[in-house]
Amino acid sequence: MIIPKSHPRYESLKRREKLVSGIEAGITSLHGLIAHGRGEAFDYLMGEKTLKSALRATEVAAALLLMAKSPVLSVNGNVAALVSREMVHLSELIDAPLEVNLFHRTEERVKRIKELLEREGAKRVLGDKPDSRIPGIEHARALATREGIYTADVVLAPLEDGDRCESLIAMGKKVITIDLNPLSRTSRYATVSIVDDIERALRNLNTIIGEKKERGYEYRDLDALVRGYDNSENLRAVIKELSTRLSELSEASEGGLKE
Ligand code: PTJ
Repeated sequence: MIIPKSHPRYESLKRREKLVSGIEAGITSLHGLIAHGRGEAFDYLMGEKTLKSALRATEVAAALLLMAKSPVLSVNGNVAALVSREMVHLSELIDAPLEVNLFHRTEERVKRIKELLEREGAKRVLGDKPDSRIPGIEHARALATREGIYTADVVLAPLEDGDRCESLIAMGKKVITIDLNPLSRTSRYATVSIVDDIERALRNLNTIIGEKKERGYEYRDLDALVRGYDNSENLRAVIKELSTRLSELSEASEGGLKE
């Protein structure tokens, strides 16, 4: 379907098209549509813009990724459909492998996602030959690669579904999530939760890291940024920004609401 750029919901409709194409290409699971719908609802309430608190979390995530010794970027079916190119770009910027990790795992889907990432230029895509398990998880998300997620010190795990984040933290890793739901288990357990749409978050993350690499950075400045950050506090700031926006809308005149 061709969506005209003039459509008021162009960006959102494009994202839906990407996911539907992902399903048709055997990359995204049907459940991915439900997950996306939940995310969209939160995004609508946020005005489909990056909140200040989300940008702060993104800056801290950039610092963590730049300081990491062995970072790994986890990719599932939704992430592959929406931001495969940006994930590959990030993996180049920080010299990190990508690892396919699926909840509704089929070997066929793993293979297709790996091929997609390689078509986008990825040099190292893991996940098709898992050789270890993350302790405490009984479903397919436990499958990991020693060279990748199993031994990583920092894992970027966008659009997660809860318990893996907790188990990765229990293994001593730092976990960065991207999830529009500030109340999800993943958001609450992660080291850094970016409460933003994945496309916007990845764009911001890549820009910040790209700029830092270009201008040069001091390790101690990155460390200070990470040490000065409290994820629970930042999640409260997200909820506050959201509730301020909703209160303002509830008090707006009809014209204000239309804008
Ligand atoms: O490909 P698979 O088999 O690994 O499955 C992937 C999904 C996403 C289906 C699976 O991990 C799942 O069921 O996830 P959940 O439990 O629905 O959680 C996904 C979270 O991502 C939800 O909290 C959503 O709010 C959030 N989310 C959805 N779309 C976006 C998003 N966050 C940021 N940007 C989005 N576009």
